[in-house]
Amino acid sequence: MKFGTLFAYWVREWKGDYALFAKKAAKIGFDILEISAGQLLRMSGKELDELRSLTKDLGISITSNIGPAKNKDVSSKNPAIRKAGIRSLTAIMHAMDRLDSRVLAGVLYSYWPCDFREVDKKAAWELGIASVRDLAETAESLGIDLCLEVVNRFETYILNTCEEAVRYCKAVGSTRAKILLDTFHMNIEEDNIGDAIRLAGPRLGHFHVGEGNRKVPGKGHLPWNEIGKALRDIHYEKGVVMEPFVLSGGKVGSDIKVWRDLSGNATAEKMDKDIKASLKFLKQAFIK
Ligand SMILES: [Mn+2]
Repeated sequence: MKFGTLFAYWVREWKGDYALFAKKAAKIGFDILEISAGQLLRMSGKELDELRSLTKDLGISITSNIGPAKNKDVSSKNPAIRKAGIRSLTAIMHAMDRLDSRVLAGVLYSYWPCDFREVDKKAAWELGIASVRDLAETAESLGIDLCLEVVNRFETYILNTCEEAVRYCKAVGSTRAKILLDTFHMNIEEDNIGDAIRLAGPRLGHFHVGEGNRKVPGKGHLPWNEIGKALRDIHYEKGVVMEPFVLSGGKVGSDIKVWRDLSGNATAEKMDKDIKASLKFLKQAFIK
């Protein structure tokens, strides 16, 4: 397994200086830095090349995460919106290829955060599956995994459980359409977290970790030993990426609904120390 973190642990906006965070993540001992995929479209070819070369030198790989905007929802009933969504995610995959980022993660099949104004699940499945199938052709040609994130009922009505994601991916029918499970969401929706991981099996393409309140693993009550056992049961060897959200404020705080400080008013040094301790804790639970 390869261990990583989303850059947004340290910031309050969905953008940042990825060179700086790649160096920070490597220094802490991570193998992966997860970034905002949308930001890749605002980077020049030269900037992508420079980041690729830096991450190679650091021995860090980059995974790309996106919550598409509502006007780029590939499951929309409006064909122009679906088309805009497919065009945008396709452009992102080309930028990822230049960066050598091989995992596109998130609510790729819809938009995020969902406003629940329209909840026609049957239509969203049919339209979304056709769009993801279209995206999978590009993903196949570039060697990128589309990791569809299963999120809780307060964030989408489309994929809330692993069982739904398995059915959805089967319908897409591409080896590049994979599942992303996240312990924060699973804690709300799954009967048993380990069983959900085993149900995903080889379709599990990416894994997000965080406590029930999105603190770093080890600070809450999730069953990390059971989770590690399930990942070993399916011989999981891909990314285990933390998505800790402990700072309130900014767009990150409002999208994630962090309405209080969960860091213990940590200094920058303490933030680094906490995530480093969590990485050590996770490795002990997951690697046997
Ligand atoms: Mn997640």
